[in-house]
Amino acid sequence: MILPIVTYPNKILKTVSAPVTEFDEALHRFLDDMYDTMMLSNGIGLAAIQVANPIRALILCIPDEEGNQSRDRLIEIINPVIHNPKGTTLYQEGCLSVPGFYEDVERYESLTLHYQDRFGNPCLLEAEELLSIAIQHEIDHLDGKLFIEKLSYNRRKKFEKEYKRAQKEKK
Ligand code: QAP
Ligand code: CO
Repeated sequence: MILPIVTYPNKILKTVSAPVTEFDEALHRFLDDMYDTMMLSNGIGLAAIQVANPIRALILCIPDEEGNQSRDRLIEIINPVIHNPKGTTLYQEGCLSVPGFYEDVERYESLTLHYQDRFGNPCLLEAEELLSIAIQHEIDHLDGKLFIEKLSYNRRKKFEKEYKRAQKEKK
């Protein structure tokens, strides 16, 4: 099932999501729906709150060198915690909840992620490059934060102006 994606400035995106406690069939169906929704929208990452479900769940599907995004590249991440963040890196980020806008954001270069899979099994992941950046972007969603909140005052002003104009043109 394809779920509607919540877009900025909807206040739902400010929700701090709650930990997942039940790793049941309903969660599995929801994660499958998140995957279908993300792939249809040409995304590489999606947090549950972006489809209006305030739980600490996110999915990532980082393309390989040829741009392939096959299902076996899918990572489902529940109740994540970042450990040992190292270094900083700049990347031009976008977001399915902020369509059509991309801007450079600073993130940690590498990190270790502690999380659970869809069955509640504890997992560990060493992440760097795009995977590390995507993890940080999606965990920010679980805490009610968007990448545009990390922009400087002037870039944020430029964003608000451009985004409002684009919204008007859509209507
Ligand atoms: C988050 O973002 C991310 O504006 C995932 O028109 C971003 O999948 C992780 C998208 C950057 C790491 C680096 C955005 C699709 C997809 C748009 C996305 C759009 C269509 C964004
Ligand atoms: Co996003």
